[in-house]
Amino acid sequence: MSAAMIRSERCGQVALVRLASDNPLNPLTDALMDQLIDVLLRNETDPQVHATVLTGSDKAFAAGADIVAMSKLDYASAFSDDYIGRSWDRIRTARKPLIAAVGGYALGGGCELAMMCDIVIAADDAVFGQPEIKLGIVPGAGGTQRLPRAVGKSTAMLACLTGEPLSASEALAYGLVSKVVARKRLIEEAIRVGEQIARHSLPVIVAIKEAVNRAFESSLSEGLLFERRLFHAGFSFADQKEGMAAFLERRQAAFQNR
Ligand code: DAK
Repeated sequence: MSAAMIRSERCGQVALVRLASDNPLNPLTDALMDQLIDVLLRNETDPQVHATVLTGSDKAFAAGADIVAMSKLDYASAFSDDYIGRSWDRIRTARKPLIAAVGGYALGGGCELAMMCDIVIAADDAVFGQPEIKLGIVPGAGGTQRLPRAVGKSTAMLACLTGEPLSASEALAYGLVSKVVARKRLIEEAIRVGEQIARHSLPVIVAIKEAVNRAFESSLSEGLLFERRLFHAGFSFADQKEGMAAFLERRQAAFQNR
């Protein structure tokens, strides 16, 4: 059994999950990723958790997949074992919101892990990049797919083809992150955003996440139809009645998450 590389705590209805490998650069080893998936899946089934903040160490969110392990790989074993794909793919099946709180390096798989999250909040010292080209490989966990969707083709090409990093302010200007805050306020701000989300009705939170993600998977008319169906279905929730009654009665809504 491998040592604990994930630290998890609860802040009300927000789970704070820290990547905490022995190496503060948090190389994303198989063992670390397996532990991360276990914690995220546990949060998925915990009705008290409405959102998760994922963060790293003082030095790095994560400096990428484990280069030591990758240096020994050959095609046959990478393919047969579905090298690290099996755990990484499960992150995008999370239905509850994931907020990446990125301080320091988010490189390679670290940048890709942040992009798998729904909201990315960066500290002013954050450094994002896809340096895989310098190792003689192609980004393998969405760098060539999610980065252009976030920042556009030209900036994504520049980042992936040169391997050169983006600063926090560049990431903000290009739309890779939602906001940049002072390093010492990073966790506080990410949890504040998590709490702002978490106080709402859980099925509505999940439906909105599904609908926004659908925008990246479908044509506009398919996406609009999907949204319309979810909108109509929303009238079956007790929380719709409560939300609207609370508005009309000028009081705080008390959502039941159903
Ligand atoms: N893996 C393993 N060890 C790493 C590492 C990594 N990604 N990054 C750093 N280290 C180790 C260093 O080897 C060094 O080890 P010791 O010499 O102390 O034993 C220690 O951490 C400290 O590193 P440095 O001495 O280099 O520290 P500095 O502060 O000088 O520099 C740095 C920090 C982050 C700029 C530098 O360490 C660096 O450039 N690291 C490599 C960044 C990188 O190239 N990342 C991309 C890796 S490729 C997939 C999923 C994911 C992926 C692929 C497929 N599927 C789902 C299929 C992802 C691929 C990648 O991420």
